[in-house]
Amino acid sequence: MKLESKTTSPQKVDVSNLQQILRLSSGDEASVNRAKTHPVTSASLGALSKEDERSRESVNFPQAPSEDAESCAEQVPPYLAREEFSPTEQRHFGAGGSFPEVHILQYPLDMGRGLDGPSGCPVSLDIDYDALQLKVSKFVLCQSESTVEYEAFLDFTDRDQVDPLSQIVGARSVERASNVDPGTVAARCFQGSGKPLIFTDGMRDWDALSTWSLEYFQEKYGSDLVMANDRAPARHADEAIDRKQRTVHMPLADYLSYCQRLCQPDLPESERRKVPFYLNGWRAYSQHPELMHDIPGPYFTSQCDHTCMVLAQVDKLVFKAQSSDDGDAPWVSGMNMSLNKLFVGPPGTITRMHYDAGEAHAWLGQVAGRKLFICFSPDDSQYLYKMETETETAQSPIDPLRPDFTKYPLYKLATPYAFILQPGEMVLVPKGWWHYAAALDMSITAMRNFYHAPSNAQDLVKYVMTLLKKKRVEQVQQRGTSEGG
Ligand SMILES: O=C(O)CCC(=O)C(=O)O
Ligand SMILES: [Fe+2]
Repeated sequence: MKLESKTTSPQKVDVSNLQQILRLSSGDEASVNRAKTHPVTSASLGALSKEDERSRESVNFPQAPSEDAESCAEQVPPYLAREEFSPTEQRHFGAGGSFPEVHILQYPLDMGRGLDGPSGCPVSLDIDYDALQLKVSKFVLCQSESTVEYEAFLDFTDRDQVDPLSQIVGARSVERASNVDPGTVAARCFQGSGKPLIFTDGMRDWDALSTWSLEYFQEKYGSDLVMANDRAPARHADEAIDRKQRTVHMPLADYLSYCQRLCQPDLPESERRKVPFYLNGWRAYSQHPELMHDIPGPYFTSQCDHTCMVLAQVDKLVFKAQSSDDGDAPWVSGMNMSLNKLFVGPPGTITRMHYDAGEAHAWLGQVAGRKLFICFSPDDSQYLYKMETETETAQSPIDPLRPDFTKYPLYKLATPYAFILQPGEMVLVPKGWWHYAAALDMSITAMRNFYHAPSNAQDLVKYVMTLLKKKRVEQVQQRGTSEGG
């Protein structure tokens, strides 16, 4: 199915430096022309379907000669210094988890692996992906050990009314606006000390608001195989400090029944205290592109989301695609679509403090339920103790609901921006802004990372070129292997 580009009209956007960016990142002309005969596919750029995942070792993700784990870990350059680096092995991807903005990080090769270890919970089934007429009925969501962040959440919300502005020391509010002139959004949010902004009318054209619900998803997509986890995003450090994330896979219908069970008003307190699993591994849009029609690009990004246009330029300049009136090239649509994510989770599902990779801007819309957000300016990074263990992602160890001032004394100097995003509201989070999110109700959130020509489009180009380079390496390796016998 062809999807319409949701970007603003191209003539309004200055991409004069794109050719320059492409020249800088794409290498010699001969290799660019070679690439033309092997264009990057949507699978290599976007969220991967199961089929894509199975085929990607041969198509998109070459296997590097194996090395021992330590020397390999040493080779991964730090976040934001990886233009030249192509991940090729599982260990380069970390433990998996929810970093939806990092397409290639989000689905590491063995994501969905079973739980092992002392508890031995029978949560992970050996799913035969070819026989996905799911007869699975024995799925049991593991009642896992608690986590420090969930305990902090329970303490924080153990009141009649959650009020982040009074509960979080020094918290400031985030402005709410409606009927905003789209021409002013970039200046307000992306320039200088731009800030997050809440749009109370951001979803005014969204069918999702009236149609999406647990029941709707269950009825339409219940047989999808999805992944959920009880700590997001995954952290290497978890294993040493506490315990690592647990990931389960199951039919969507089972996950949604689990959510419905948790929503029952007479849920025993003992059940409420169990760490909930977060559905942040459902490839909803790539499996069901029609869902994109329910979430048309919000009006306020109509002049600052240039993602499709930049991708189309890359297509033209790098792949020498012929312009066509027939909509975007499949990989342009695929890549564009992969930047949209859909999250479902019961109260207490948390995304710990991080900022989005690839210098991407983001909007997050609450389709159902309320969500607590706590954000920090990029200028406060110096007070947030960016975790060196998390080389693929940008994460902070600080839990804004229960900060440890002894361990992290500089945190006192940071300024939290706290708010509860109500159903029907959207927040725009500019690139580099740290954020923590926790569902207060049963929640459905739609999110998109996007690129804006003057502020971050070159990061998208770099990302595409990195994938392309990787593909070339793979081709050379494959050629070497076949020639070598
Ligand atoms: O859980 C959430 O809603 C936040 C998700 C998020 O920030 C992300 O995926 O980058
Ligand atoms: Fe994020």
